[in-house]
Amino acid sequence: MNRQPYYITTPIYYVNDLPHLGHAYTTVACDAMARYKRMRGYDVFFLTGTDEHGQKIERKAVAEGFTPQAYVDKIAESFVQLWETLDISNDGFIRTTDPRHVKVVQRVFQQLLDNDDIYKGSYEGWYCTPCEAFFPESQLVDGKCPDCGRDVEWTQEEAYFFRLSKYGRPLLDHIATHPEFIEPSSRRNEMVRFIEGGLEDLCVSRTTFTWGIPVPFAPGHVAYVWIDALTNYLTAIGYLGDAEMFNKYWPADVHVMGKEIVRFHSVIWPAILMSLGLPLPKQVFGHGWWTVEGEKMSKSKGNVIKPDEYAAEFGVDAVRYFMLREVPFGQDGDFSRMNFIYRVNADLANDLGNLLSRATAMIIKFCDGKVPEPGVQEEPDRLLPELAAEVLEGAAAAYDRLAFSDALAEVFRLVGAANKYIDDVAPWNLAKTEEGKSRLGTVLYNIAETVRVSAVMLAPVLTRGPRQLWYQLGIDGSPEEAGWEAARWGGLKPGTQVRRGDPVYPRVDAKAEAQRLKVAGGSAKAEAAAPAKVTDAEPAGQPGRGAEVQAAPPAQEQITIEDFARIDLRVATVLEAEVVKGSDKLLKLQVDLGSERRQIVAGIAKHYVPEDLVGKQVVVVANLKPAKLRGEISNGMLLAASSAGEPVVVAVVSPEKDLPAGSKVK
Ligand code: ME8
Repeated sequence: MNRQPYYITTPIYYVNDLPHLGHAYTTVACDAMARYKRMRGYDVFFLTGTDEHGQKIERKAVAEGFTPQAYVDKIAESFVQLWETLDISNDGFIRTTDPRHVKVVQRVFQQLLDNDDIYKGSYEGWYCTPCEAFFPESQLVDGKCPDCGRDVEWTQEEAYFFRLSKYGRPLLDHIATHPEFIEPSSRRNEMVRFIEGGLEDLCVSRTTFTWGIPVPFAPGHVAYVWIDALTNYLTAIGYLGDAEMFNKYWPADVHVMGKEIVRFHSVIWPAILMSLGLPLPKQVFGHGWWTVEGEKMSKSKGNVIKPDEYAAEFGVDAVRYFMLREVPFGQDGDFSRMNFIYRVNADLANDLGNLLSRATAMIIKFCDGKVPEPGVQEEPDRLLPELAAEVLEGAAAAYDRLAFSDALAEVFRLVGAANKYIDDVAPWNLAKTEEGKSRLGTVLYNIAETVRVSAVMLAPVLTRGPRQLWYQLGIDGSPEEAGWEAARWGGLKPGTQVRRGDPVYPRVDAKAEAQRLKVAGGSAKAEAAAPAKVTDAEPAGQPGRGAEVQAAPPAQEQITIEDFARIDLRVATVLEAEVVKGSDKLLKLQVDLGSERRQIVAGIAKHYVPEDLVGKQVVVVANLKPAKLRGEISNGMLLAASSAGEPVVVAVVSPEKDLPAGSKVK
C-alpha cells in the first residue's frame, strides 16, 4: 500500500551563533508533528538544516579567526548535536554549503533568467547586514533597520533583480482561493496587507562579498542569501536530481517558522516557485516568539536559554513538553525557569506520573499485580472510556492543525478525570465489600487503560516517558511504534502483569529551587508546587493524590508578579453566543482569540442576553484547564465583576478600546 507522503520543514538556521530555545522550539514542534503523522501511517519527510552563506556569517567567521567554511562546519555540528539531544527525528539535514545545493541554486537562477524573471539593474539602498535585507529610505525607523533596530549601511552595486512585482496579483489570488496557505489567520491578514501595498522587484545578487553561491551568468555576483536559503526545501528532496523522490514529497505540506520570516516564505518563496512552474507549499505556519522573563533573548543580556542544559537537568520530555504545552502554537510566550518547573511538576510528575503509580500500586495490592478483567461498564464507570474516545478525536484534530497545546490539554483532561475518578470512587473502599469487589476490576482496568491510551496520545511530544509508562503497566514495546490506533480504548489485556518502577517523571523540588533563585516572595509558588497536606481519604501507604493536591492560597495572601504572569489573560472577541440548553445560568460563547477560536461557557445568562455579547470584546483567562459545564466544554474563563449586595449587578470586563483579538492583558 502506498502511504500518503507528508513533507514538513523547519527554517534552516543561521550558523552565526549557537542554537538556543527559539531554534529548539520550531524544531521540536516539527518533530512532534512528524512523529504524529508517522503514527498515523504517513510516509514523512522531516527536514531541518543550516543556512551557511552571507556577509553576516563571513564577518563572524573572520572575527573569530576561522575561515568561513571551518566556522560553519563547527556551528552546524552544534545544531546536529542539539537535535540528537532533543530526540529530533529529522529525515534530512541540509546545509547550504553542500555542493548538491550549490548546483540547484545555480540552476534555479538560470531558470529564472530564462523565464525573463531576472534582469540586470543597479542597486542603491540601505542594507541591514544582520537581517540580510535591503530597505528603502521610507521604511527605516529613525534611520535604523525596521526589523532589528540596528544600523544600516548605504550600499550601491550593480545587481540582478527578480520581478517580484509581477507576482503580487497571482499571490493575492492564491491566498484568496487557499485561505489555509498562511496560518494563523492574523499572519495571513498581515501578508495580504503587505502584498496589497505593492511589491517591489527584489535584488537577488550581491557583489560586496564572496561567501555565497556564485550566480552562474554573472561573474563576481553571489546569490542573495534568502534565494539560496529558500531553495533548500527543493534541494533536500531531490529537485533536479531524484525526480521520484521530488515528485513524491513536493509540494511541502507545511513550512513552519517564527513569525518574523513568514514574509519571505509567503511572498518571495511562492513567487519564485510560480516562476519555476512548481506547485506552492500547502501551508506556511508562523509561530510566535519566546521572550525570557519578559525580555528578548540575547547574548548581551546573558539570558539565552540553552535547551541542552535544561534537558540534562530535567529530562528531554520536560523540555519538549513545556515548550509545546505552555503556549498555544502561533502565540508569543514567555520562558521562566520557575514556570518551567511548575508546569512540569504539575502535569508530568503530579497528574501523569501519579496516575501511573496509583494504577500499578492498586493493581498490585488488590489484584496480585495482574490487570483485572473489566466487568460491564455501567454509569459512572463509563466516564473514562467515553471521555477517552472524545479526547482521542479532540487530540487528533488539534495535532492536525499544529495546535500542540490543545492536543496536550485534551490528553491531560483525561488524565485529570482519571485522578478525580479515583478520588470519587475510592477503590480501596470497594475492596472492603463483596459487592464492591466485583466493581473494583472495572475501576482498576479503566484507570490503567487511561494511562495506556494517554501514553500513545502523548508519544508525538514525549519521546521517553510513554515507553516507560507502558513498561510499568506490563506492556513491552513502544506506544509510538504501536501507532495512533493503539490509543483506542480496550487494548490493555486483562492478566497483564504490571511492574512497579521508579517515578517516570520525578518531581523537582520547586521550593528549594525558588529559594535558590531568590525569587522574591516566591514562597507561594514554591508551596503550590511542593508536597502539601493530604486531603483525601486514601489510606496511609496508599499511592495517593495527597501529594499533589495543591494548597489553596489563604485569602489575602500576596502574590508575586511571577504568580500573576502564570495567568494568561487575553482579549477575545465574541463571535457567537447562545444559552446552554437546560440551563438558565450558562451562556455558551464562541470567541476569537487571534490565533484560534474557542468555546467558553460563562455563568452570566441571568445578566446578559446573547445578542448583548456578540461583537463585544472581553477578557478571558486563556490558560485555564478546560472544564465541562452542563456537557459543554469551556476552554477558558470570561472575566466579569459582580457587586456584593442585592440586587447583584454583573459586568463583563471589556477593554476600553478595541484591540486585536489575542492581545495580552497584564
Ligand atoms: O531566519 N522564539 O535563521 P535564524 C521562537 N536562516 N522562535 C525563534 C526564536 C524565538 N525567540 N528565535 C529563533 C533565519 N527562533 C534564516 C531562515 S529559512 C529558508 C531561512 C526560530 O537562525 C524561529 O523558527 O535567524 C525563527 O524563524 C528561526 O528560529 C530563525 O532562525
